[in-house]
Amino acid sequence: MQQRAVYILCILSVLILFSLALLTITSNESYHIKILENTNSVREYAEVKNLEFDIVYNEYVKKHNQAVAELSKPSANLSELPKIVVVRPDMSTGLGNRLPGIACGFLYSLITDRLFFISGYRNFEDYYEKDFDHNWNILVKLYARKNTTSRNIHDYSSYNDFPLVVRGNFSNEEMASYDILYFQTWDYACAPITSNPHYKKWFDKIIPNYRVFTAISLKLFRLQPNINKQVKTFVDNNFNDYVIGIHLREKKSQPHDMVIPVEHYTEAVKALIIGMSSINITIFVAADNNNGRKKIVDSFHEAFNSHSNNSIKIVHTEDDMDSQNPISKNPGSEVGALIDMKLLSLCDDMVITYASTFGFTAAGWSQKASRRRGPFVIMPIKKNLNDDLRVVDKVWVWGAMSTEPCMYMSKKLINNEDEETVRVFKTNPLWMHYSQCHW
Ligand SMILES: Nc1nc2c(ncn2[C@@H]2O[C@H](COP(=O)(O)OP(=O)(O)O)[C@@H](O)[C@H]2O)c(=O)[nH]1
Ligand SMILES: *[C@@H]1O[C@H](CO)[C@@H](O)[C@H](O)[C@H]1NC(C)=O
Ligand SMILES: *[C@@H]1O[C@H](CO)[C@@H](O)[C@H](O)[C@H]1NC(C)=O
Ligand SMILES: *[C@@H]1O[C@H](CO)[C@@H](O)[C@H](O)[C@H]1NC(C)=O
Ligand SMILES: *[C@@H]1O[C@H](CO)[C@@H](O)[C@H](O)[C@H]1NC(C)=O
Ligand SMILES: *[C@@H]1O[C@H](CO)[C@@H](O)[C@H](O)[C@H]1NC(C)=O
Ligand SMILES: [Mg+2]
Repeated sequence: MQQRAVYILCILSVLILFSLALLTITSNESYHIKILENTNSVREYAEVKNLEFDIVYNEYVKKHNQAVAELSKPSANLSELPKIVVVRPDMSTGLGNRLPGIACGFLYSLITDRLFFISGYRNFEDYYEKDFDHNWNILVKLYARKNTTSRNIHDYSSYNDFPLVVRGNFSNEEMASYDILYFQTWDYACAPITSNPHYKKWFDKIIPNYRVFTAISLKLFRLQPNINKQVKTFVDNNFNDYVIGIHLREKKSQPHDMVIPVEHYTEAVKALIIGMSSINITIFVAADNNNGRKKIVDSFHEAFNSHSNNSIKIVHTEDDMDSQNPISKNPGSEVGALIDMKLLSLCDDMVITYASTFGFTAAGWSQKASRRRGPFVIMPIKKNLNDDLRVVDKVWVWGAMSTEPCMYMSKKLINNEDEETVRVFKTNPLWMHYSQCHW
């Protein structure tokens, strides 16, 4: 046990050092951020712009719309179809396993100068605004008729071409010959492309803060006005000067033998608000079941609102977490999940649950991600009552290095790929972030 504690301490101190280093590296962002320092309205964050990425995105939208219009003409010359990337998200999984993979597919399409399509995202337009039609249905017949060639880059856990992603050239002769690159994953599997020497210049210019998910998700996953309005109303009514977002994930099917005492979230919040007595605080709570949400809200009330101390407001949405989402079989509703995730993303700090992709994905999905430290992560502990880890005063919490999503397969990459691939992957210091976030 002691050895393990020492080991964890070591990792923690290394993480902190790296975070500091990263803060220093990214401090040139402060120029943009200064202007916003005096504002606390959520709307204002939309003003922080990543100009280079905006240009690339707008050019892409134009190109995509032109190409699709061209292909739809009766006179279209179909003997040479444009090269494309097709992402196949798994709709039966949660948002945290769906959105990062789609963002990755779009990144690949930008880098390889291919068109981007999503296959099988049911009713995408009910949830998100679209600048271009990426529904694969509109072209699938065209490509099926022709003798097209294709290749998988990612195929869940069964196949991932990490040597290509980490250090290959997606435009080499072989890769360029394929009409379609397929991409299916539950993971933020493209993360290591930010280590790829071929694309370093591209990232340095287009997404210099390396918050790739943030840049892309803010374009592709803009909530429809009716959903956004609910988010905004909630924020206007509830968010105070400083907001802590909590994501409690209790009901993940595995591992069964772990529990997370809600007191650990309370302890983490206590640490965050030290010295903040003069401002009004909001704690926003999202959880994967009604009982868990009630438990944690009650625990916060007890800890923070005793003696009529009302400077801390504790709030949550009313999504019925005991209902079942008909799309994904996850708890709650699809729209409710998007609203909770978006609200979390708009918090100033987040305390999330280890190995849940929901919180990690929320962390990257707003302009706030560009100026916020990584989420604080609560570690589940062993259920065994004889285990001395089940002591509430030992709170297993650590600060993530980044607001980018988790890449749970990074451990697999490090363990299974060739030495050179692993070495290059590790040239990006965020490799530690990606590999610490999941079992
Ligand atoms: N509304 C809402 N839904 C949640 C919450 N936590 C989990 N869910 C639902 O459960 C799914 C969990 O999937 P995912 O995002 O992959 O997170 P993970 O299963 O914890 O890795 C989400 O997509 C939601 O549908 C929450 O706090 N609020
Ligand atoms: C269609 O495109 C192919 C390949 O670019 C070209 O060889 C062919 O001449 C074109 N056909 C017509 C009718 O324009
Ligand atoms: C399709 O293309 C492949 C590779 O270029 C070729 O081997 C095959 O014969 C073609 N099939 C048809 C039906 O044209
Ligand atoms: C990748 O390979 C292509 C074809 O050989 C080459 O033109 C291109 O410059 C390479 N790209 C990078 C980023 O090295
Ligand atoms: C209310 O609680 C906050 C946080 O625990 C504390 O800093 C503040 O002093 C309290 N105010 C009063 C009036 O007790
Ligand atoms: C906190 O909220 C209370 C009640 O709404 C208000 O009277 C007080 O001025 C607020 N304090 C700050 C620092 O904004
Ligand atoms: Mg998940």
